[in-house]
Amino acid sequence: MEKVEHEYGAEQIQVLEGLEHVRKRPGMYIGSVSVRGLHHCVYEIVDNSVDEALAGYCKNISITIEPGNIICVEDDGRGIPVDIHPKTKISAAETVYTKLNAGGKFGGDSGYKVSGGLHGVGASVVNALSTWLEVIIQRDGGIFQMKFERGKTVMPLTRIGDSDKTGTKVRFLADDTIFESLEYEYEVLEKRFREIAFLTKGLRIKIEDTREHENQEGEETQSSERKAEFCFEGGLNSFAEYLNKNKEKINPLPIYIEKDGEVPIEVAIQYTTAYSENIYTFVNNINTIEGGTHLEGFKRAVTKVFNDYARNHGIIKEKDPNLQGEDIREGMTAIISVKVKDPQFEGQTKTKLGNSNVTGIVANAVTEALSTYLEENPNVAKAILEKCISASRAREAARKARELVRKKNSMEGSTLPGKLADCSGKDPLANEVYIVEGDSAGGSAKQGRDRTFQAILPLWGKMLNVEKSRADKIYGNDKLQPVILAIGAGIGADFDITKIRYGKVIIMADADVDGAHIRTLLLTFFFRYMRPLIENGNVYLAQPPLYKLSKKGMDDIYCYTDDDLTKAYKELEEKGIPRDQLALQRYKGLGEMNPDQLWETTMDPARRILIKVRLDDAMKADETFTLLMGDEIEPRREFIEQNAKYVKNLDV
Ligand code: 28G
Repeated sequence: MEKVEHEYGAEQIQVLEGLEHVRKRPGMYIGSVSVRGLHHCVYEIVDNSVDEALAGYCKNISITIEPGNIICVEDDGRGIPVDIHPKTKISAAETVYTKLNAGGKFGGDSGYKVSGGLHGVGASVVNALSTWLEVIIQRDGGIFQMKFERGKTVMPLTRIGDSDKTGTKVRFLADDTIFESLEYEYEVLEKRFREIAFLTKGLRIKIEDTREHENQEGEETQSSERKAEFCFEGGLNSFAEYLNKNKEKINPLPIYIEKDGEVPIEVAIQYTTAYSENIYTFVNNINTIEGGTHLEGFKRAVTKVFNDYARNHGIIKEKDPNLQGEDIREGMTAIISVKVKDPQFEGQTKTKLGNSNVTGIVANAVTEALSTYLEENPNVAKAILEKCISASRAREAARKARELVRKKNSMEGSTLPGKLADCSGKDPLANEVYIVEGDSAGGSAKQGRDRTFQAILPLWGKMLNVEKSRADKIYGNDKLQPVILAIGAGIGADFDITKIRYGKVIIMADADVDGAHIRTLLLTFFFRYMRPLIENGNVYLAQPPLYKLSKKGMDDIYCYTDDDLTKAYKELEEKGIPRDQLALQRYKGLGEMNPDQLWETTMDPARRILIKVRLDDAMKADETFTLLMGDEIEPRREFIEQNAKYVKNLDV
């Protein structure tokens, strides 16, 4: 039915059309209707509480995922104002929830209302996308309640009792006709709220999941604890310590920089003995993955301050060249948090800060505070600079090693490694290379493959742990060089994704601890030295079967997990084939399979299972690789289950 527009005042037409538009084009407001968009709704509501904390009035926030995927958020701020607008006769609180952009996101009393999520669209959008939503406000001596369905008011703000407390509580059920799924991921929310707590010193955030959930056997339990409480008096310092918890520290107490002003800045820096650089930047609590002007200002200042200090203290001589930024950032973990009033987000994912005035402001603040710090802590300065200098030497050695590889290549006409059994196909993206552990499995793979598009590269012997070596050692390493040459796109800063010789780089290793080890070593190598390969989705893990069930006159059944096996037994039993008539073979390694079996189970695109390695979280990945490449074995095994998303029959 058509709307009868003249029945409404101009303002209300806009209101109606606004929220209806949100339901028509939700992606425009929350990015997507996937679980990502679903989680975004929670962030939008919580951001309002965080804004109230930033304004100095809220100390506690609690988030509960209730049975039925209802979200409950509660804060102890001032409570959303309840006064009635004299013209519209609508309460301020109702306006916030029914009018697009009425949440005060555009300049409120805290001054940083722009903080809200990626889109900063606020409460009314979440309301529009909820089957139902209710708000309870305590302030002005009373308790007030209002209710909505699909964004429409079904109970205007009503005083339902007395209270001497203040605060806001919001409960909502996201609309399952809009979202693909309503299943919140506790881990995802926990991580984001931990991050917010780090970024907002002293704010206490509790999260709890009270849904029933299933464990691996499919039994309903509430065993593994799904609740957490975060409050960090140390703010970003606590963040740096958290990120470095598995690393050896050079300065146990992070270098902390804080400066208020036009663009408030907070920075924590902690050096470790690791070789990687880990800098995370935030603008108004939003992770700016693509960096931007704040990061530029930071890097510029750090490079200059350390070089100046080194020269003034005779650590680098007059004739020596300056240390480069990358030398100085080796082993550095840093978090940069700025608050910007009118942030311009650019880049592919709109997570790159564009405001040009921020560069100089951050550079000045960091220069001043860092030079003071170094003067006051000469021992830390010396330890860091020693590391920078050896990083610079290693960089020079790596450059030479790289040049040597390049020269060798051009002389011998871009040689492929001797062990590589290449494929004949001419379209690189349609081609695949299987990196196979062990010579016997390599032999089976060579015989079993489809040589038109599948290449085999066998690896053997002890693989280098890249986490414990610098670039110069890696370029020259005889185990890694075949991998670099086979992929053909260079390494490190030279890596050029457009030159890859295979669209799929598939790691095929046994389903045991040793296999997990080699997988992890290779993944670490790709993560640290060919990251675009992972980001671009070119890295896969082959999934060989664990079991074979066979019986005369019946096609063999391969099972890839213990669950598969249980299911297969069950299905066969229902078909009248009892367990004791079946022969069970358990595969201990790829080497136990003949070429045909290997093709059928692990390499045939129509039947195999590939796991695509994704990188949706650099912070988590760094933690994982640091942990994995330490001296414990068990975390390596867990890694595969936790970080690889299973993509079954990717090719069909
Ligand atoms: C529990 C889930 C989400 C919130 C407040 C507090 C105030 C507020 C929220 O004001 C309208 C626009 C600018 C003043 C502000 C209360 C000033 C005085 C507030 C929340 C009015 C919004 N007293 N707490 N909004 N402003 N918590 N939690 O949503 O002019 S939203």
